[in-house]
Amino acid sequence: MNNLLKDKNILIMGVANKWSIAWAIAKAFHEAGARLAFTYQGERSYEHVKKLTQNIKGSILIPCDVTKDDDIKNTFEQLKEEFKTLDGVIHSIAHARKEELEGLYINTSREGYLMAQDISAYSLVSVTKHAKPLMTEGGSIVALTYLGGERVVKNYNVMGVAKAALEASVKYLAADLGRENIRINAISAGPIKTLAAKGIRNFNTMLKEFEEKAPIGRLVKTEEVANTALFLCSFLSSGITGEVIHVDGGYNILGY
Ligand code: 0WD
Repeated sequence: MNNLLKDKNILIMGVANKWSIAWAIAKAFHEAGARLAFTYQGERSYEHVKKLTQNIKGSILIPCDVTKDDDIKNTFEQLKEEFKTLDGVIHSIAHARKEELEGLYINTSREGYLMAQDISAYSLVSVTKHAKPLMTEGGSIVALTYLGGERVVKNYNVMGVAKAALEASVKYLAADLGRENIRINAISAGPIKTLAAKGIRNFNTMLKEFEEKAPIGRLVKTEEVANTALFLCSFLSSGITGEVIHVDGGYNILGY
């Protein structure tokens, strides 16, 4: 495992703080020998990311609000300068208005719908477009999704619809880039207590129900999501693209 990503240049997008799924992935990739760059969204995240990455030698921090085309363009221009080539991208970004992550989906506003789609789905398309020219040796792009993109999950609402768009985008992008040995996959993680998750109404009820019903009889850990991301960014998964891999202890197979 220690050298699985040796000398690989990887961009990690979506570390908000130490509980972020993206941070668990970064730690696993660092241990596997990867060279890491991190984007952060705004001052609040910057302080957290700077503190978290201070012991990751050679790591690069780049400001990137994915709603801004210039930020995305600038991010990959900086990576071209610093890394020359890129081998992987982790897209661990999502956002929706708190007030639309509760109640009825039918009450979703146009602004709220477009914002959730822009940050949580379209951003993968734009990031992939800018990453492609740097992936001269091929590459692997991994996005994070949730079961609410496949079936109705109470209160997930507009984020569920954004995740459905994200998962479809993974497939279309995989079809576009497969012949250039650029693979795009998604990890559908079980519920994990993070900053973003706290925005979902009754998230603790979702956690409790998951723990009771999931075939493995417990919550999934961010480390388990990180191990799957490691697999997807390594040669071990060279034959896999356009997939949504569930790391949810089997919860998605249940029909009751
Ligand atoms: O239960 C969970 N936590 C699950 C999360 C289960 C299954 C999937 N996921 C997905 C999320 O939908 C997301 O795509 O995993 C990904 C990471 O989410 P996370 O680790 O749960 O949450 P968090 O640590 O909050 O990271 C999401 C981050 C941000 O957080 P905040 O809460 O500050 O908005 O996405 C980033 C941001 O740092 N983000 C942005 N980054 C750039 N530009 C933007 C933006 N406009 N908006 C949010």
